[in-house]
Amino acid sequence: MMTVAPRSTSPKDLGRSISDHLTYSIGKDAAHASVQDWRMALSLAVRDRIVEPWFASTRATYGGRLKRVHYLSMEFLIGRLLEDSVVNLGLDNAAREALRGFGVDYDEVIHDEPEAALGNGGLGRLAACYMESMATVGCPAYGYGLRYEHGLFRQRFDHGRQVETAESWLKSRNPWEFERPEAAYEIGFGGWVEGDGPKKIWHPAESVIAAAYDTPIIGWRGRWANTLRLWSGKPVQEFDLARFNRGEYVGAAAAESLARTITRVLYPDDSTEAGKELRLKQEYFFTAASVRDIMRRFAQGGEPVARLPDRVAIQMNDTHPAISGAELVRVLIDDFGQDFDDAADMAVRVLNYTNHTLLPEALESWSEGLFRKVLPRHMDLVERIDDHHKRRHPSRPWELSAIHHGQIQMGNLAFMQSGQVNGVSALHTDLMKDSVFHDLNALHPDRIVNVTNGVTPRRWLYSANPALSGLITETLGGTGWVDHLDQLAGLEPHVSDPGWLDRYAAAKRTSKVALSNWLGKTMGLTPDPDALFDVQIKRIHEYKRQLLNILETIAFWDAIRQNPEAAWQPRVKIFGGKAAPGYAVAKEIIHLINDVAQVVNSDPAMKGRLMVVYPPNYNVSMAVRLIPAADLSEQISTAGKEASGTGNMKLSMNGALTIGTLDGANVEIREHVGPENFFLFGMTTQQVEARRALPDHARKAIAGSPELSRAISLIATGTFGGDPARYGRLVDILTNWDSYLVCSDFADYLSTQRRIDASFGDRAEWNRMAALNTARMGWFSSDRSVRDYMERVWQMEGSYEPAAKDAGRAT
Ligand code: B1H
Repeated sequence: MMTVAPRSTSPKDLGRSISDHLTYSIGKDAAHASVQDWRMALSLAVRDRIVEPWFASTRATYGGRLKRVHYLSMEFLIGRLLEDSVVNLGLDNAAREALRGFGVDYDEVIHDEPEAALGNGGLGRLAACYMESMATVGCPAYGYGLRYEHGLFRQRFDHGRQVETAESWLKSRNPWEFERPEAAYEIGFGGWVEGDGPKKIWHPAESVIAAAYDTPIIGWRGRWANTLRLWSGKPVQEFDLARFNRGEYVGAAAAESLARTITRVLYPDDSTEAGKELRLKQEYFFTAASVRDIMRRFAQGGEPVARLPDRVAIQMNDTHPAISGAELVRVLIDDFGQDFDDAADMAVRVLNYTNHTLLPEALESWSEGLFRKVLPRHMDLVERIDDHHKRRHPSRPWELSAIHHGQIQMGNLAFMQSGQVNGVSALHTDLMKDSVFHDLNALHPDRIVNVTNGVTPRRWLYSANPALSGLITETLGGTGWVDHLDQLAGLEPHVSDPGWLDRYAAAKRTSKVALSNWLGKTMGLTPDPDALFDVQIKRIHEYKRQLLNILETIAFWDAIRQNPEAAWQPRVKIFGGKAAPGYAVAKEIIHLINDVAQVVNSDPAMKGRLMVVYPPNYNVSMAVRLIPAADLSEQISTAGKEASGTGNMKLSMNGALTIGTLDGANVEIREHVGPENFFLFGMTTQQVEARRALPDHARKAIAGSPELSRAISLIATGTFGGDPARYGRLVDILTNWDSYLVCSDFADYLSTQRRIDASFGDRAEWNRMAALNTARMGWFSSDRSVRDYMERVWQMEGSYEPAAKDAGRAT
């Protein structure tokens, strides 16, 4: 439904378009429309304006025979799309004004949109940032993933304990997607394989239709748009009426049941492997549908298969889509008539793999038995691929096999089949070479490259932080910085101007006041905006060390109680994050934080000094509220464990100073902002290794720190929650195991926090450091990361910017 010139951006035309959609697409009149109706109408009006640049981008790609990247990911943590689209089309003012004309509040409409939480954390959010950046820099791309009916669970706290409930983001109609009935593939599972020759026939025992839903992703200024194609499970035959009529009611719905199950839920694991048959089926389902879709599109071009690497790059986001290697080889053999060796060699020229973690528990492996049961043809192919790699590299040690003791090591398999393998920060890439991929790297010394992660400044600075971005735009004389984030360096000369610095501080204060008001409304806690806002927002995991933070909180509370009259720097400790439902220790950490919050917030001696806030259900929209308001960013993982981190980038960009270890991208952030504008503490990766080998390292650290010893005994004696046994396991882990070296890093962390208090006391100096963080973070734009991928991984350098400029402009 499109009634007015779709490219017009005037409030009047947008208003007409909204009103037409309200009437003709939603079937409501303005007098009776709900906020949701208005949101739908606005979304459809905005979508109309995306379609044209979307088509133009596709035409430019086909016309120029441009190479396309296909980003395969189990997760796309998009969050809300309406605001992104409005902002990228330059419609922010028009939308606000048009809705005001109808007596409707724009912000209320934006917040009505359910979150597309199709991801767990950093890995999924990175995929979403990259989709937006690829559209912004004009990189022709498809995102491929799963259209989960239920995204990441909703979190609430029941007496401080995490309780999970289902998230139903599709309850109301999704205005962004287009169903594509013509793009559907039948994906089989199980069964048996016929034939000994090269051409085998697989007879699956069951199958599910992968049905495509397309969401256009529009880049900054509407210059380019790409497609996010998500697959949904549909039954091959709706319902077996004959079986039903025979009284086999459950059997009659069996096909339907697998189909509905396969895309029902996102696995709620972050940095742990989910070893479940359904997970394997999900992985194969979306991977196989995507590879077939890619190859069908290539075949339509009528070019010889030798041109495939000139047209197609496939990026595997971690190993979850690693079966795409075997599937690609299968398609090249079955449908393109290649022999096995050529197919296996060809796959390496098309596929690439990003590693996101070195944690042993997160490295995917599948038992040969299960793999053969679910994917018999692919098990044969995996063996042959492994053998092919062996034949190509006769000198390789046997440990390099992708199959070990009956387990398929998906990292090794992905490595063997990839032209380029990358880590996500400089440190992580070095550690990859030294550890998990040491031998494979020796065999293929040019294969591993680094692409440090980035974040999209459109969402994480421009729209999340209107106060600060207004100042930046005014200072730099325009919005050029939004897609050329290096221009933030132009702020640096202003940092020595006290008047400008006051305005920078005022912008931060505006965000803090807004957060404080929101916390007051939603949690009944209204922190003082002049206190130091100390923020740790990320999944709850032992290696991320929320325990270190809460132990320091306890020590601070204790110190204030001992000496209430001292001039304590007021602080608000803000936590946000979910624990995987099966991760018991992480859930105990959540419980402890909430119990500490309860005690601290009801202690009259803490008034104006210390508050602990843990708003439930941390998600992308909450991040947008918290990040601009942070003074201090907690990036305190055990060195060597956090592959990169991306929240660290968002916070620093928004003028939070980091307290952090030399881990992941912290290392590069510190180099960019300057070590004097970053609070470093803790052991290095090498020191961590050495310390872990020291017997009783935790007890020794506890004995050496009276504050830590007090904090642990306060927990152990039931100060928080009343029952001394409640945190028995956490106390045991801390004192007897402490694999993540919380105790050994505690003293340095505590003294760094007290240094921060003193530093925050000199507000002018603090503001200067904060502003320098903003000015020097331009490099961490995901536009830069995407260009790095284009150059180092996808071999797509040059030639794309002009095409982007020729495409339809929406503004
Ligand atoms: C990251 C994961 C992850 N690394 C397994 N690994 C999953 C592993 O469902 N699973 O089985 C899901 C996610 N996620 C994160 O990736 C890293 O921990 C961060 O440091 C990094 O910033 C992010 C993006 O590269």
